[in-house]
Amino acid sequence: MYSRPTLQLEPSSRLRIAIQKSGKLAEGSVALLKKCGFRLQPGKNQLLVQDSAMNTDFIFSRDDDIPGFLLNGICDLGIFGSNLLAEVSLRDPAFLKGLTTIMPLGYARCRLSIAVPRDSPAKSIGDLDQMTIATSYPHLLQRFLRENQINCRIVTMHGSVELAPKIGIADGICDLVSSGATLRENGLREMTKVLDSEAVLVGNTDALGKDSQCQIARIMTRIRGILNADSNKYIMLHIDRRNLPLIREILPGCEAPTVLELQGIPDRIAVHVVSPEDIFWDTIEKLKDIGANSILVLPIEKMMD
Ligand code: PRT
Ligand code: ZN
Repeated sequence: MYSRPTLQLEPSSRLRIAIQKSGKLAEGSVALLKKCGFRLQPGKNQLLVQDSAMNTDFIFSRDDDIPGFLLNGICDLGIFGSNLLAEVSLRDPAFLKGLTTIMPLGYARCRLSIAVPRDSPAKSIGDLDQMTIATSYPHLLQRFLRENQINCRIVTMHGSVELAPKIGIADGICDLVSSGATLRENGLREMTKVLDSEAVLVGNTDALGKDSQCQIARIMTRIRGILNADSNKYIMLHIDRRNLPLIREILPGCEAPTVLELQGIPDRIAVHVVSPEDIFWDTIEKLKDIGANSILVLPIEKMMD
């Protein structure tokens, strides 16, 4: 007789985190959690990974299932796109009430946009009135159209949305875009942005008040340390002592540089700074123009205040 398999989750105080198994969010989520010190290397068909040392279970699933897992208490934390959170929150107030965005994570960035065939007569959003738009995000699209006082027929599709105009079932689409290559390949032109999106860490509002709170706070501190590190660079260089103030003009975000003596060269110093600015080649050229040399730009692995 068939018996339903059960997910072997320990009914304990272990924290449960759900992430996407495969897709645009998967790699970034695993990389971030590994940097936080978790050991997770899922096998091909493995849906559950337990990190006993960190007292945490990871559930690997489709991203669309994660909001429901959170709401039903199957997991305490989940990572998915803010686009999905916005859509489910509009669809069902229970999600709006039950889920809390803990922090944006800065990867899987994309936008939800309306696009039309390249040769469509529609030039601006006003021209969409009375047209049919295909989307996997009917509630976000509906809100956008309402805010812009446009009446459209919405066709909901759960995949291959970009093909809808080609097969004649819609005049345009409302879909996720990152590079825009998929739109171009399908002869579509991006018309207007509905929403920006990125991966977010989401919690179950109730769970956040329970035992798991300390563990969640610890993970948040680690994630913050990693995100800070990712957006900063460590720069080391040598420069004439009198030109030290000029560094601030090139790297305005850097605070209190560390200044070190260079043995036997009294007029020259070594300067170490953490810079939140992007360091492009032209930044380095500007540093060279004020007489800097031995310039090293290093990535930072972890950064705590
Ligand atoms: O199986 P599962 O349900 O978990 O995955 P999925 O089918 O929902 O799709 P997946 O992995 O593509 O998307 C998951 C989430 O990744 C989305 O909800 C967004 O938050 C985020 N994300 C970031 C993206 C993209 N970038 C993206 N480019 N989701 C989808 N796309 C699509 C886009 O619509 C296009 O079809 O990827 C294709 C390539 O995009 P271009 O613009 O670079 O050509
Ligand atoms: Zn999905």
